Amino acid sequence: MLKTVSLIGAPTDIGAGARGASMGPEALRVANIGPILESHGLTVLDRGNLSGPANPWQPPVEGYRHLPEVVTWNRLVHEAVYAELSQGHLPILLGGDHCLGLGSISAVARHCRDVGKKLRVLWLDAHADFNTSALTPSGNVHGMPVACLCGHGPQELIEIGGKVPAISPKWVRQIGIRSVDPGEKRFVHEQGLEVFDMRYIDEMGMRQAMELALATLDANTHLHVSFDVDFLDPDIAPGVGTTVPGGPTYREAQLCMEMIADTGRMASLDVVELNPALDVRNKTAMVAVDLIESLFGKSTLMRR
Ligand SMILES: [Mn+2]
Repeated sequence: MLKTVSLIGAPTDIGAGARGASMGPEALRVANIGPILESHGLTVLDRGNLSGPANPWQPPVEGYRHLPEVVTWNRLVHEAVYAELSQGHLPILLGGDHCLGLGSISAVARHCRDVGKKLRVLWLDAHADFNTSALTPSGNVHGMPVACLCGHGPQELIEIGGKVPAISPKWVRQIGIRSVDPGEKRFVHEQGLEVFDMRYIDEMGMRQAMELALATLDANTHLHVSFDVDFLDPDIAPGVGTTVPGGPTYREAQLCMEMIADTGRMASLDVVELNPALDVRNKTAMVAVDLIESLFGKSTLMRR
């Protein structure tokens, strides 16, 4: 595990269907993300917040809401994440909505090309985020980042990392999925994404899902975790714009994070969609930080 982590705030809700995720970075800081990571022996560099365009809150234009602003924010995130990786740091993107996963993961993919590493992306989310403008009526780009990373989306977004597609669907494992639009469902199957949905977790358990999702990682694999806070059951994480009932419980989420930590391969992280405007006394930010702590090796059980 890398010993220096860099916090990169991206205070925007430019791709979301509800306002408020722009306050996510500060809520995570208020929940003590920096000091808590330091207490685990990590060096934490808080790079502050990126500064991008305001949210004009407009309806879709040719299938996308706020596309020019979404492009600008993702370029900013891409450069910031890429710079940290180039310095050997572990970047933690503090979102911000999940459209920023495009800038972040395209940077990780570019870094992996530079250094000759394989990439595995764990997408922890209630949603597959595999929509295209043809499949979604809303035009909110936070439902599209995985499709864009795989080369399906507007040119100015898919080319941000310098290579189209930025990643292969084969590198992605999705966990916790429970809300997928009908057309999106067909597209997910067509593209061969590996999805461990809630039905799978109900039937087989989180342990089996994570064992498969983390299988075949080796010393030359960069593991990226994209943690959409709506992955969690709304009972423990009400502070998100798009709650979907029936998500992982606190214990299931802890096991998920602990099993990722056990691999020792996580080299970059997104924490997105936290919406303090919908939260209750910052409890969702606190549970997110608690789970991030487990990603970095805090074990809630006694073991050596
Ligand atoms: Mn998402």
